[in-house]
Amino acid sequence: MASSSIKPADLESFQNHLRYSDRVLALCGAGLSAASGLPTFRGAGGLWRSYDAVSLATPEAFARDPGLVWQFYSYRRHMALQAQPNPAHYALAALARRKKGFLTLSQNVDGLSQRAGHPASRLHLLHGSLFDIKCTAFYCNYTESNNFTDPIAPALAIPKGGPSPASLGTATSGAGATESLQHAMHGAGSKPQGGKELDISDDRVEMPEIDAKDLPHCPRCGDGLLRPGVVWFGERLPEKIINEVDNFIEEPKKIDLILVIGTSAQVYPAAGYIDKARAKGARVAVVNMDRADTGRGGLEKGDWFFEGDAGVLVPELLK
Ligand code: BV8
Repeated sequence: MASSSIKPADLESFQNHLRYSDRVLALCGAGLSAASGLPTFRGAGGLWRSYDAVSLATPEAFARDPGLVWQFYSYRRHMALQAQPNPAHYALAALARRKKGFLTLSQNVDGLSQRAGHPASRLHLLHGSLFDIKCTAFYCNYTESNNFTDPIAPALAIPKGGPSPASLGTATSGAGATESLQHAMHGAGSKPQGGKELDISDDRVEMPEIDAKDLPHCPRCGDGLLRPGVVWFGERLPEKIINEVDNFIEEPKKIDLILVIGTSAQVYPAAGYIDKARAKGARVAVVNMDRADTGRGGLEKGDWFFEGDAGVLVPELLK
């Protein structure tokens, strides 16, 4: 792993503060999983085919075209299952094991923190998980956790065809390969031939029409359409999780530090935890590739900003 760009004085002051901190929060976003090859929501990653990812992450989009939304989520499930946790996921999990006053608040739905061994009691999935599935029938409360069936229904299988990333002389894992494959298919105008899976994030790949009857349905009530167990825009965050996080924050003791890792901090109420932690005395340490993303409300005196890849910086910071 390349050595990071952290100034020794900043590293020392941060690590000293962390060492003597009792109560620490980490608010994590898509940038935490970027080093695992999963695209973020902003920039190139924010587009799935010609759709803005945010426009697909709503109950209205699902009601309007469940086949399209299921293909979006089935693709992301597939990508997440192909990805591996990166050193930052492992470093956060290790911190959670050794510091009992530490909580990770993750906006990510990719399951990588869990796969890195992060203790579940210290990991709050604010926006649910790609691997939770639930029934949409109002009278049925069926939910299942399923991180092994891929695709979740045969009709959602990723179409085959097109050149594999390796044959394009590109990196063979992660977003790089996806983008290169997309570029190659755009540029080459190649038609799918059989063989490797197509990258159905590329809007030149024929998008199969999927009949609702071929989408996953509830095994309990028999007729409810199943949906991804994520929190869509306009939906409440899980009450149990909100209460647990609020109880932690509202304890009489101060909060010593909040790490803000790989997030543009634009989605609420998740981003609001930065202000809440500050109000309880927390110093803020931002880890981000983009100097412009310094977290909700920007940096204040005593904060840290560590510029670079979370996959490289976080393990160094949490050593
Ligand atoms: C709700 C699951 C209320 C689905 C997601 C004020 C208060 C309350 C609500 C609102 C409010 N203002 C607006 C709202 C509504 C809305 C909202 O916040 N809208 C935004 C767009 C303004 N919020 C909601 O709807 C929430 N619900 O408030 O309910 C309510 C009350 C009563 C009754 C009913 C409802 C629900 C929001 C949850 C949405 N679901 N995810 C899915 O994943 O498909 S959000 C989704 O987008 C992600 O989970 C994540 O939270 C967000 C993307 O953010 P990031 O993770 O930060 O990713 P992004 O790409 O933006 O940034 C990546 C960052 O990483 C960048 O800074 C980049 O520079 C950096 N980076 C990149 N590479 C690296 C890196 N950093 C380090 N290393 C690298 N290698």
